[in-house]
Amino acid sequence: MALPWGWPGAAMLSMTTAEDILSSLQESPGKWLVTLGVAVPAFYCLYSRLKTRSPHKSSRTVPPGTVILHQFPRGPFAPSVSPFPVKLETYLRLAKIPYVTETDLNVSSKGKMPWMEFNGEAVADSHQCISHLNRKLGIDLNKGLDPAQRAVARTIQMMCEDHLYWCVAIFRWVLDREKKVIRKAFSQVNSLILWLISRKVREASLAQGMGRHSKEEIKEFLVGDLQALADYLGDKKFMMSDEVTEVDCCVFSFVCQFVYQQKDEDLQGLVEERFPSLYKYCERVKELVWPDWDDICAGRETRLSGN
Ligand SMILES: N[C@@H](CCC(=O)N[C@@H](CS)C(=O)NCC(=O)O)C(=O)O
Repeated sequence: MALPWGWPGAAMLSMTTAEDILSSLQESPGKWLVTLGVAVPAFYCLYSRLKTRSPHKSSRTVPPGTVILHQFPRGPFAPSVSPFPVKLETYLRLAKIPYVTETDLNVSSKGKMPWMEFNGEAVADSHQCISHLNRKLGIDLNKGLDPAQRAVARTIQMMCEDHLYWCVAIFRWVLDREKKVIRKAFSQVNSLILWLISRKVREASLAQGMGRHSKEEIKEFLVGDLQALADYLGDKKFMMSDEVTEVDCCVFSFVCQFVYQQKDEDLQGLVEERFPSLYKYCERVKELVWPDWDDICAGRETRLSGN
């Protein structure tokens, strides 16, 4: 079969058998070298572009000094199914920084949510966003803390984000075969995509190490972290003192997932029953920072948040 010469993809599509490829290679090896010379770099460029994607900036115009917060679609029982957007949004509210939200699946340049645009600049990662805003706006929610307290606050944050996070992620994405919590949160996302994400979470959790433990062991880690949070909280109103500080944004964002969002047979009711002080803490922060919680969860978010 003679091969038409043209765009390499068209040439490939017109072939039906391995014999065709062989005979065409013998007839015109030069053309094949050129074809591969074009196709391989083109594929590599496309692959590199996908790996280091830049997120779509918002088409919205906002006044200078207003954050555009990019995060997953809301709810259903908390403003986000992921703790990290709740942490960043709680910070924006406590720091009284005006912001608007864009809710979609448009992830950051680092492939994660949340991220933000601030005065035209895109910043990825909740921690980087908070540091950026603290620097630019001279904000310090930790100003009442001494160096030792700051060290404790940082350690608590790392425990939540780098340990407790994996326990929750594995319960939701790997151990719960029906993906009850996830399906309710991403009801518009198709099952194949959810399955692909769950595979990604599983692989990441194996690489991180938490995914190698049994369900009972992971639950033991998770309960241990909640116990540590409850013990350190003690009788205080907030994690570090009776004043709210930056670490409360993080702790609240995790605890609220258990209290309001984690409606499965393994973890539902865990905080209310075993850690009542943590439950009351969660309600306290919610009341202080999120008077519009129910409206947001019910899809009635109409105002520019934070204004
Ligand atoms: N260190 C990041 C963590 C953010 C993160 O892990 N986000 C998860 C959702 S819980 C995500 O976007 N995952 C998407 C993915 O990995 O493809 C932060 O603080 O923002």
